[in-house]
Amino acid sequence: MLFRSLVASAYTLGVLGAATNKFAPIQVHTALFGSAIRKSSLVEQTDMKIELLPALTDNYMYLLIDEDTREAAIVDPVEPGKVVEAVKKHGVKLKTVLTTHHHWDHAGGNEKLVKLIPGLTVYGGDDRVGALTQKVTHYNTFKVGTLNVKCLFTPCHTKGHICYFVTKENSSEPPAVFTGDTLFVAGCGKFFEGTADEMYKALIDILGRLPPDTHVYCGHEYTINNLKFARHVEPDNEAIRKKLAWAKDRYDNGVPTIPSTIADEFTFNPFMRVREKSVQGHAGTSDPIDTMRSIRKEKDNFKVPKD
Ligand SMILES: N[C@@H](CCC(=O)N[C@@H](CS)C(=O)NCC(=O)O)C(=O)O
Ligand SMILES: [Zn+2]
Repeated sequence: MLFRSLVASAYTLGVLGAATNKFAPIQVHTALFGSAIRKSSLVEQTDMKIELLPALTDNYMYLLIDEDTREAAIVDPVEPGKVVEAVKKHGVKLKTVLTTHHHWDHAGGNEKLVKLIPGLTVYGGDDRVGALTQKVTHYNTFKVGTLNVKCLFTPCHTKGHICYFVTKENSSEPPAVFTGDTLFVAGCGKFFEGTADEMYKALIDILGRLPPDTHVYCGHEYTINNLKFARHVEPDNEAIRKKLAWAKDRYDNGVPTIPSTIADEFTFNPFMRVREKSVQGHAGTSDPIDTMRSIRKEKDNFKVPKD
């Protein structure tokens, strides 16, 4: 979890802006990230737009825009000032806050944002979420403009964690899922308040059954470290090596490694691959839940190599 003192290390520098093709993120914004520059980016589809807003050291906030109504929702608005700026830039009406879980680096901006923009509905699955107005649980649904949002209850990182699955009726474009600290690109959240059995349900039974082309928007930019652990678990997995080279290149240019897709996660994410013999062999068991428990414990103590 990140702490309040990190806020000062992330701030806006300027606007770049570049055109690109459908689904490919365009870079529109920058923020300081250690010695590198973290750019924000925009994923454009005809039915919805998603702006990735880097926050704190390695968090993401996401501005979700319904193109039909120009209504918007914000996921985990830990830096409310940046959210207000993005809302103004797009000229959209922000009505909704989607909170994945109560940790400060995700929900810590809620109270301030509802003061800046009165009348917001704040969704979340936990009474510990700041400024909560609508407590939700598994399969609750609601709208953001004409977009359908389905809540997926995925307890483990925290007891009240919710992922938000977003679809547009009759659309041929990929849906989106906001996974907070349950599923990361090539990794998963620490089991702070839950068990391996719960994470298995979350990753395999719930998120793993979403349409394979679903775009995955997670809570943190952890991709490189996650892939180095994935490579340690499966040294012969070519998908991991390819994705790591790609992610390093993105990182060097300050470009997000998000979104991935559910289908891709099954090729390189060891926590989504606990039914594979190679991952089970590494864990020394043939039980997928024991494998989940074992590799999570190993990652908690993993020393990330430099290369
Ligand atoms: N190892 C994390 C340390 C921070 C941390 O513990 N993050 C939480 C989410 S706020 C987590 O669940 N991390 C998953 C992991 O380290 O695999 C990092 O790469 O910076
Ligand atoms: Zn977090």
